[in-house]
Amino acid sequence: MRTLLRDAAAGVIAAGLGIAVAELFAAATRPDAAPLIAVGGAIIDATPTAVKEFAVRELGTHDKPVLLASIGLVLALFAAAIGVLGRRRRVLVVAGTVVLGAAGATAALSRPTASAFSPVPSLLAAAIAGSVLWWLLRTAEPPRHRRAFLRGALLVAGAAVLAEAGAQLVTRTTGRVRTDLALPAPASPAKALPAGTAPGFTTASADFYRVDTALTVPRIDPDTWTLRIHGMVGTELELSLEELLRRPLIERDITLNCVSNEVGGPYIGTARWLGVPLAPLLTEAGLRPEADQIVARSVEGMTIGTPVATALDGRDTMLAVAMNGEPLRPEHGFPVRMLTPGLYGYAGACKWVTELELTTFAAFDAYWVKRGWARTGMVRTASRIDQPRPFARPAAGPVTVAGVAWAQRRGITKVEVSVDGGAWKPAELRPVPSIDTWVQWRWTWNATAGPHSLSVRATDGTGQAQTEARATPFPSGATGRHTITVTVG
Ligand SMILES: Nc1nc2c(c(=O)[nH]1)N[C@H]1C(S)=C(S)[C@@H](COP(=O)(O)O)O[C@H]1N2
Ligand SMILES: [Mo]
Repeated sequence: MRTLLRDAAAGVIAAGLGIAVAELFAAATRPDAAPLIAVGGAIIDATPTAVKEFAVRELGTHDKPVLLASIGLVLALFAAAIGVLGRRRRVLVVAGTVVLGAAGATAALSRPTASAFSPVPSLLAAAIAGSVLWWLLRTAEPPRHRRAFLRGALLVAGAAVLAEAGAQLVTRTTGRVRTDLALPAPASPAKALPAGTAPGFTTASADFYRVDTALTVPRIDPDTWTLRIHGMVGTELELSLEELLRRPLIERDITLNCVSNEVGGPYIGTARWLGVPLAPLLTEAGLRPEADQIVARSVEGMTIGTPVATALDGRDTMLAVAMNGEPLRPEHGFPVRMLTPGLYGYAGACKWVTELELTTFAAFDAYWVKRGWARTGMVRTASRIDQPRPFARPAAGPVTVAGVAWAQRRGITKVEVSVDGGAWKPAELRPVPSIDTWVQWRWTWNATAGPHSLSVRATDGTGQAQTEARATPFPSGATGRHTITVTVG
């Protein structure tokens, strides 16, 4: 039993050193080539939509740490097994580390932005782990003393901790990029929010939901960033950030939401965005009439397909550079992201964008479309009750029922509340800056003692009421009414 544990520990410690050194090496060169990150990225891309949905729903923004921890755990189990089996048959140390190294290298090479360098950290990790394990197992053999093994194991573990600390340090120092851009004043500023909007209309950037597949937030140097507009155009354009920012900027309040949001869910927010309108850039590039899709590509290889029509029909489709008065935060797309009012994020809001390719929907399926999501991604009319909270216990008498409703590009004309499935009562709508934002609504309920259900429904600017039919987020956005239960007492 003792030797079993010892051999397992030797495997885990050796793997730990290999991974830590690889992380240090990757941090200094290409962070996305670190073995666990590469494997995690490959898993995310290969994960069936249903599982992704589950992870986003159940884990929210913890989905990434949970994934990395799970990969770490599986790796530790493998490493322990290699330690145990490898002591008897040393060839298994070689075979095991070759398999793990190859898995990491293959994952790294499968990433959309892979280069010939990508497999190097994984191969390095395997070489270090294999030779260190070999050495540790030798120190455990007679005639050597148990002490020799302990000393060796401590040495390796110490080196692993040091390498990992180094990796963290390098990530924090070289990984930081200048995000304190000087932002030009907008040629077309946003109007002040209309009197009567309640607190919470604008979502603070720190509270804005985050949904993406990036295990490491891309750190982009604004001085070397460029945007290439190419494909079905007359003249290809390539712009630096400085050149982009020389164009007239617009500033708008726009609500962005995720297609993965469940009825009543949190993946929606409203911010004041500053950006360069896309339409003039497309005209300048000499967009060809056959092009019906803009494929936005990000530095880490995401592709998001947006209908050309949504850039040319007069809405405020933009290349955004700022959110709520400050440059985009790295996790929200610094330095530049797309933003298309009226489309879910997966269809119009590519973060860390570096390329716009004009093409057709017939010729190319973007990342989410390949995985079965709807091509056009127009947001569905929806509404949410934020107050009272589900299962709250308000006192009998007047109770404020309040929330938000949204149908970007169509606007909201009516919100109604029903208690216990009874008659629909119109809620009061607070003023909005445009049809591209959510609407805050409130209704005063004369609550009577006992358990009650509260439902909400919205009607959009086309006169269409929100459907009662339940639909899952996949493939084109959740539908159904948000209903909560409270106990008045
Ligand atoms: N590069 C990149 N851009 C992306 C994504 C992504 O995974 N990678 N996810 C999209 C999705 S699904 C949504 S809902 C929005 C979310 O933007 P936010 O994280 O700034 O709220 O970004 C979009 N842009
Ligand atoms: Mo999304």
